[in-house]
Amino acid sequence: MRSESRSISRANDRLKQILFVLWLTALVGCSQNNESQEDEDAPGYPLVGVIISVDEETRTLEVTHEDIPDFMPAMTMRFEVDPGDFDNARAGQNIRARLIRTEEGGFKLTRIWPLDEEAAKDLKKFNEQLQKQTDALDMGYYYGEGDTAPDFALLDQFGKTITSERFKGKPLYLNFIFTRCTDAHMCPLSTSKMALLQTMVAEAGLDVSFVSITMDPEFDTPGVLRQYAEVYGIDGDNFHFVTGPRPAVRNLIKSYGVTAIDNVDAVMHSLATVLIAEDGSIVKRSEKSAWSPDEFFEALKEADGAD
Ligand SMILES: [Cu+2]
Repeated sequence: MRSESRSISRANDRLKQILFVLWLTALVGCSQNNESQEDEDAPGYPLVGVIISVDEETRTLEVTHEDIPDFMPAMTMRFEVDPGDFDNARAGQNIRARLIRTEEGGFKLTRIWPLDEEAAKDLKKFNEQLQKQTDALDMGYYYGEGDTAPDFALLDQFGKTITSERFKGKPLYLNFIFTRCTDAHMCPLSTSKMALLQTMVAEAGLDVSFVSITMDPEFDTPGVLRQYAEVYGIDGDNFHFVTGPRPAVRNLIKSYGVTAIDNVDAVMHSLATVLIAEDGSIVKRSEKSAWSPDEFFEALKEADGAD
């Protein structure tokens, strides 16, 4: 990327400090846990297995799982799951999950991730490129209006691999959220506004995609994101809530100049909402939680009219 095409860094000193700490954390984090989004501190036991059958009546899954050291030998058994995980489950799907005991003494799977070697290759290829691109960014620099949006590959709320290729050739609204956010003025409000924007775009008959990237990829599995989207009445045809390997998510957070510092139960964060035109360039960006759907809708019409 030519330096004159870069917009001026808007990061203040505080932000630079935070990014530096994040960068250090990311370095340490990467070496420990490169490909996986496994959260070793999550409750329960790590499980690897394959879904044998899906029972619509009890909304449970029959799973053959490998040996769980110090807890349970390999066997086939039935598990409770949350609604989003149940809706995503398919017989034959290999999975990684956490096994927990419910208060009633039952067995339940949480943090379910599809295990798919082909998909993992796609994720790796795209995200190695993203890593290089992110490493090449000047300290404190992040993408703004006029820049080309970085490519990525993540998993959406249906557990499907989604690459940025899919969004080329039409406008894309992109933002960052996480489902455990408890600040009503931040993620919950942003998602409500994205949902409104999706309705406005549909009513205008425009073909636009939406992507919300989670800042909390260990907790926000595809199933959790699916449930979240449904709560907000979001149509999943053109609105992808995405998650995936932590390094990839971190690189996107950094590339878009979002600050997200996480601890066990909370993610402190800023916001970024962008509109990416059909040629892949960022045409509008807002850092404010008070961004308005109207202003982003106007920007879409302007970008469209300019073509
Ligand atoms: Cu939030």
